[in-house]
Amino acid sequence: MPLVPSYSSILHLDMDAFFAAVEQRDHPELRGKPLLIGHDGPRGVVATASYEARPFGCHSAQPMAVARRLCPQAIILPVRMESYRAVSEQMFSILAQFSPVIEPLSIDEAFLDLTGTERALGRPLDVARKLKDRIKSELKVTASVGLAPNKYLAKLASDMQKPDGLVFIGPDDINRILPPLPVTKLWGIGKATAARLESLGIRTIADLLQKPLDWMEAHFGSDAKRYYNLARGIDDRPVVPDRDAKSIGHEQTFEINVADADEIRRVMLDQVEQVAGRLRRNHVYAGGITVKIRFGQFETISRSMTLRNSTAATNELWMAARSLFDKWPFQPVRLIGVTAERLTEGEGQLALFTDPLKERQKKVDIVADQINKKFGKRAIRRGGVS
Ligand code: TTP
Ligand code: MG
Repeated sequence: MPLVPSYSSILHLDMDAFFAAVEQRDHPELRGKPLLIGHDGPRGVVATASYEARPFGCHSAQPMAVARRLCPQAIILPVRMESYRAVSEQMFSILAQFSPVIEPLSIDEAFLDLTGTERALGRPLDVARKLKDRIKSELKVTASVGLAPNKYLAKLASDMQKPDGLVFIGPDDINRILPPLPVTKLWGIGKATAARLESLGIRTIADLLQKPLDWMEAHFGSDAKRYYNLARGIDDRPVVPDRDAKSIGHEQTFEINVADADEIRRVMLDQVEQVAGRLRRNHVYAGGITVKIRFGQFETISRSMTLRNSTAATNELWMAARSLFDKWPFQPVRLIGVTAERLTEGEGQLALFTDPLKERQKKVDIVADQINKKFGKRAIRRGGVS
């Protein structure tokens, strides 16, 4: 028997209309109705739209005013982040029972490496079904799952039959599924690159498959080989669990420039809470932090800070992230992200004396994590952003 399986089995899971689904679960009168989650004001942005609102053209990151116009009958609800985070924690606890190799991507999304788990857990397709069933029966919301030989194809697969989908892409399916897709389905190709390709007469992956590697190199430089491979269904990125990660970060892009600095700070605080939670869950500490930002259409820039002592404390990471953010004179923001870096397994300080304030903050974090885990509800909410 070969020591290494002939091909990998990667699972990608993404919850369906996540924030809206939790609201519909908790408020049965909202089920079956078009729902928009987000701040209902002139500067508000849609966090997500329920599947009932999507045929009207409503979607994430859209200005709320636009979504309202498209679907005037939609019910609009504010974001209840604590509830969604609690469901997310429960989702990750279920995932952990299916594979030790889990790479979280966002609040509602993760990769699982199922390679080599067949003898212990059964066929990957059966595992995927079981996983979906557990989420549905225990959390009362649905997830879509993709199963494939690599990350790129698994993520593509999970998106193919949303909501409540389960799609397997095997090596024999690649030549049928990929060519008709638009080039924007290649990981890393955004609207700007797609427009450039369109001007060269390239719209689909099939169009790109006609081009040799040196043509790709002339047009994409160092990204050429990646796109060349992805177009052929080749992707050798490993699933990296948080405990092995070099950095842990969250970022968000908005469809419009967000002109309210406090709104951006709120998003950042939330990102810091999620990043810090992931550090603590994995018993790792950050030696540095980076804040990434895009003002309007300008290119993305970032600022980093070395932390005096490595930490996994939400409060310390938040203070550092906020001070980095506040160094920029504020302009409307298109993208914001926070990344914890230089991760180590121990705290960086050999302290002779413990700092009582620090010890107290640590206890707050421990209690918050425990409450979250036990009751699936965040009873301790941190103070404001200012
Ligand atoms: P997504 O998984 O991108 O979207 P979704 O779960 O709502 O819908 P889908 O069925 O297509 O997966 O994002 C997960 C949650 O993250 C989403 O419910 C709300 C939040 N979110 C934002 O707040 N802003 C954003 O711009 C995006 C994309 C998501
Ligand atoms: Mg989702």
